[in-house]
Amino acid sequence: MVGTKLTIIVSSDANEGWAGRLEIDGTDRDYGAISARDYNDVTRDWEGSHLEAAGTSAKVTYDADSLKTSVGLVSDSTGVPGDWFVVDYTATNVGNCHVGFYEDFLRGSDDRNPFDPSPGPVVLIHELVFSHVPTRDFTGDANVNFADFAVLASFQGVTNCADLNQCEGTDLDADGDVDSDDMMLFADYWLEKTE
Ligand SMILES: [Ca+2]
Ligand SMILES: [Ca+2]
Ligand SMILES: [Ca+2]
Repeated sequence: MVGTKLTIIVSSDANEGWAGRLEIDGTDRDYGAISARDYNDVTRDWEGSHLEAAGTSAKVTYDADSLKTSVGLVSDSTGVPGDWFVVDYTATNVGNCHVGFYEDFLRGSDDRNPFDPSPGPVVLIHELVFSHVPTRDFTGDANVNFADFAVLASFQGVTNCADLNQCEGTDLDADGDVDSDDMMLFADYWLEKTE
């Protein structure tokens, strides 16, 4: 659902250094966004996005250019099996968003700078696909409840939503009216929370 925030956790069963990234390419960025936590501008590290198990020198970077948005993930040899990284995802628009999970094959160089990794083979390990439907949280308080139902009910039977700012989002199937079809689409997300 648009507005929903999810947490992506990268876990490992290895105890060794590793490098990879989560990435959203091209127009997929119109539908979803990834972000890292707690940037430290001294160490240039998103220190809230790597967990203890990733090792004492783990680093997380964030990079956005005209082609892609990526969160770089680097663990070190003091890492232990467990949850290594945490990355936030937000559904921003109706549609599909693919998030690629890549491994960077850059190991073997102990003086490698994790902030400026040399180009190397990058392998797509897994792809997450999120499908976003229109929000049912018409009041914008991150919960779908009676207050939202009241908004929907206030437009029930209206047939000119195109002239009324899409009936404040309650015309969920976007066919211009608010009727029992929209009610059913709403009910599917009853008591949903977006955070
Ligand atoms: Ca609400
Ligand atoms: Ca409708
Ligand atoms: Ca209808």
